[in-house]
Amino acid sequence: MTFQELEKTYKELKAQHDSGKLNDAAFEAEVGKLRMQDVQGRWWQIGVQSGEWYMHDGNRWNKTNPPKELFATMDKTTRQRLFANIEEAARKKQTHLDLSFRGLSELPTEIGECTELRSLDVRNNYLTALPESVSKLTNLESLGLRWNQLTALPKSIGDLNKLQSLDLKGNHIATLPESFGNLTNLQVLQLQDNQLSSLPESISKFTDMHTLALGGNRLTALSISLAQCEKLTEIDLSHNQLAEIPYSLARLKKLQRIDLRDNPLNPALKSAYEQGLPALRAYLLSLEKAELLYEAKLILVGEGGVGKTTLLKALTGQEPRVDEPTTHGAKIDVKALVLPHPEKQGVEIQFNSWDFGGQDVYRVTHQFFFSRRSIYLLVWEPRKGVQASQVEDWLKIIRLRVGDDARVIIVSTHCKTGERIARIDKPVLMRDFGSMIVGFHEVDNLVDDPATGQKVGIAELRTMIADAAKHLEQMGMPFNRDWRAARDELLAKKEPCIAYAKFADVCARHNLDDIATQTLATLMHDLGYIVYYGDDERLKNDVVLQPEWLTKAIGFVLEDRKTQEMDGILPDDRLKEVWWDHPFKGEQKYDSALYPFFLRLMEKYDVSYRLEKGNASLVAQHVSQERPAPPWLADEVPTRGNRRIAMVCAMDDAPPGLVPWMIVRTHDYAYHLSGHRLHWQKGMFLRNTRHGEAMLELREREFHIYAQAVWPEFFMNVLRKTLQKLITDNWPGMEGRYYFAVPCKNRIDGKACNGRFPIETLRKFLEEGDTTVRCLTCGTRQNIVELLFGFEETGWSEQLRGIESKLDGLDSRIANYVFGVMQAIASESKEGPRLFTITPIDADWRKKAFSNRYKLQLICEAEGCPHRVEEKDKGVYEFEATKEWVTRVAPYANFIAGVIKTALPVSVPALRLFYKDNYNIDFKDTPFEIELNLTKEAASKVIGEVKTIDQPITREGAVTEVNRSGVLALHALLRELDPNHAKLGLKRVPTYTGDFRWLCQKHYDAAQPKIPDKIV
Ligand SMILES: Nc1nc2c(ncn2[C@@H]2O[C@H](COP(=O)(O)OP(=O)(O)OP(=O)(O)O)[C@@H](O)[C@H]2O)c(=O)[nH]1
Ligand SMILES: [Mg+2]
Ligand SMILES: [Zn+2]
Ligand SMILES: [Zn+2]
Repeated sequence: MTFQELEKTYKELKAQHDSGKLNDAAFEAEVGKLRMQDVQGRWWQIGVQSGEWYMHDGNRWNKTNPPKELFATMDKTTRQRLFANIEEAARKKQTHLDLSFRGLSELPTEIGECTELRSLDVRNNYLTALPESVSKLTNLESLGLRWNQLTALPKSIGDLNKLQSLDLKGNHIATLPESFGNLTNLQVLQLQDNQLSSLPESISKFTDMHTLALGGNRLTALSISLAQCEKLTEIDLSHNQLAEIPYSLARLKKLQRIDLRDNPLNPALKSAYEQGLPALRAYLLSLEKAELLYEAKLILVGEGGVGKTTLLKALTGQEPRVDEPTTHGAKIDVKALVLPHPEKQGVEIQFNSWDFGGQDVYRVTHQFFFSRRSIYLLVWEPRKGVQASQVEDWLKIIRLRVGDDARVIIVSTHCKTGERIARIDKPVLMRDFGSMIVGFHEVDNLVDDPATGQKVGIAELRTMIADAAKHLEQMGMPFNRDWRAARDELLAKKEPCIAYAKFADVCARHNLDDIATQTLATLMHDLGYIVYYGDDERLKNDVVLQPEWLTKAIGFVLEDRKTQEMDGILPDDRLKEVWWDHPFKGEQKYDSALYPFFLRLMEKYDVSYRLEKGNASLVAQHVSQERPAPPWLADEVPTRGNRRIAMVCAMDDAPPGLVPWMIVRTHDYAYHLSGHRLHWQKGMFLRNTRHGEAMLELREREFHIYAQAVWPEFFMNVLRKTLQKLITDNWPGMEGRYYFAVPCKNRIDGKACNGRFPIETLRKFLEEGDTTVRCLTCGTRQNIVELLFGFEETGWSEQLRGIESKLDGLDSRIANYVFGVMQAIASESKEGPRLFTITPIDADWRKKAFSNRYKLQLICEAEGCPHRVEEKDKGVYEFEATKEWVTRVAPYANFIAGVIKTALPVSVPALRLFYKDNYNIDFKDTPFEIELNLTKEAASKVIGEVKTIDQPITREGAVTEVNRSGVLALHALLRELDPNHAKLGLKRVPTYTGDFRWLCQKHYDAAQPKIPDKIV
């Protein structure tokens, strides 16, 4: 088969499918066969819904066009048909011409004769150039050139000045001609996945443009004049090289969405962007009055007693003391050190120092204050002998947390006073951590150096620090002067913690409005100056101005003996002992009014969680060393009717705190057995009501997960996503240093074989046609499909089939399906809810093509039981909709109404259980079900009317543009109807699997930890 033949077959199948001759399943199955290997042995496959080509790069399928040379040049029939089509179009004065998916490698000059054309579709061909004659198609309004091989556009493109829509996605265009600026009627311009490094200035003349898509290019800067395109509602700038965007974009009043993902944004911009559009706007506006900021963190780490605190004193010119007390928690100093910029005259770099206590107990919590924007001083002391390996441990921790581009200076103390016993193996450290290590240096913090007037080695160290800092990503980022002044005033305050209202007062005095204040607070949190959780109802009224005041408090809990003896249980009535009557002389005492706040913050940091009973919290770092008697063992045969699947996360290094963190994040599933919670230092047992049980255990550098249930795939899926999120949240440096594997199923002498099969590798082998694989450890041959069973991401329709045919473990299958759908639209969940019904309310809507009055009903996203918002006057909106809006929303509305309906058999009993007797809900033929049916009916009608062909979810598992656009339209409407979300009746809650859930008041309250407002 050739590429052309496969594409032709696809088109035929698609036509049959569209006309209803082929059902979804058969279509998917047939297209699945359209796969081929090219001369280089690479596999190619046509996407079921998209009709676009995917190539397997050895790991996964990527959307790519087959290069032209792999495509035979147009064969004779293709050519003849093409000419015939063009000739006919010219003769009949056609206004539309579809030449997509035709295997065309060129477009003949004759195309210029079709002068009446209003739309021309040449998508998915192999064009490398356009003929000059396209300039004659002056009536063109829409030109589709997506997925071709164009490297440039002819100058004459500028003559097509009636063009409203131009789609050039997926070509190889590096520059646009100046004449491009003549296309002043453009409304939609799509240039994703090209090689543009800049845009012509003239693009600012496109004053009708509402959609500009530039994702996947090489843009390093944008012109401030882009803001002249006042009608822009959507800008896609994802996957580019942007560190900044022009502040003028804040003036685009109609903007609904700007996508800046995967750009090397400066940290302040990144924080503002992640907070959402209003914050981004406030931040950009503030930049009109900006100055450049030169600041960095200086972080001192190393074992206890090696001289960190003393070194910092020497560096900052304070007199060191011989009997420096040990540091509890951390000591943070905002303007500890100011050094001249090594290259910029008159510029100074300001360092905030973070001096961490070196004791073991802190290792888990302190790593979370390590950030990329820092210089690390890793301190060690040669006299102590065994330090060399600990230097390596610290380097590992820094790398796990920050990644290979951390900047570390390795400093040894006592160079004059101590005899040198230990040496450090520099070549080995350089081999393993070379990219992170800035240099090695020796100092003596207690001995004066007459030549410099400082302590020995300190002057050079200061130079090294400044030199390393000049490369940090945030150096020289623009920042508003008033914002900075407000920040500095706040940081200089004596109080460690103030009410948000007071924080806002200071900001108001520096001319910041509400939204700017909010943005600044979150930004200061993100940059590590303060602790503030603005989107947490129970925390948002307080701001911790001195993080060390808080870290110290958490430190006291971690150092508390009794909590350790109690296996981590910390009852409220012991809190006074920990925070007031503590044994640390000369240290801070914390008033009991703060305790509820502290307990909540400790949950935020995953240090502890609230126990259901007994007015106590559980500090996960102190759970028992001993494994409790388990209800079952991984090696045993599972009980009847259950299956067990196993998965291993294999890591280069297990990060400190992995198990306690996982205990906190899975505490909703905590397993109780005769009054005991089944967790220990290395693992935990879990139970997920109807979806089975699991055992998780860290064995050296492998994290094992066993799940057992009638259908264990769902629980395994949730646990895997939770683990993955835990890792990506906390240890970005782990990327590429761990993988998920299936353990070998063979047993040797009654024990499981240690062989591991990486899941990705198995998938690849399977794609390439292998059916079995040999274990490298025991040598037995294993069936790949069987190994992968439970880990393959099955397609949506296959999952649905399993549900419709009521296969075993139905509950879990449905839950898994809904979970998958919600994950697929996860990235939109931040801005607003994802579930709703929408029903027409004019009496005779069935007789018309489009209704214009609708009722929007929002739905609570509670896990396992989505339901209408029941609170009075909340979650319901009546409104008039434009035809355009309805068409945009219909496919998505239809899709999710279907998903919710599918889940009804499971969600109804769950809801009854949740609401108990206080609430009278009967679901069969109730308003909810009727609404779902009406939504589907109305949406299908609209879809039929406009003939939308795209399916809601691609086979590849992502939501299609149609769907995303539906969610966006919903959010835009909500912003309009209810700008402050006052009538929403839903609250946003982050999940441990990576998205947000919008919950009704009742579910929201139930999800909150039961921490009292007052503890005495
Ligand atoms: N002679 C000499 N003594 C030093 C040097 N650096 C630190 N010391 C002494 O070593 C002891 C411990 O130093 P600290 O600075 O408290 O050590 P630390 O790393 O901050 O310890 P923790 O806070 O417990 O992690 C103090 O008594 C210092 O005076 C040095 O370079 N030479
Ligand atoms: Mg210290
Ligand atoms: Zn084996
Ligand atoms: Zn609810």
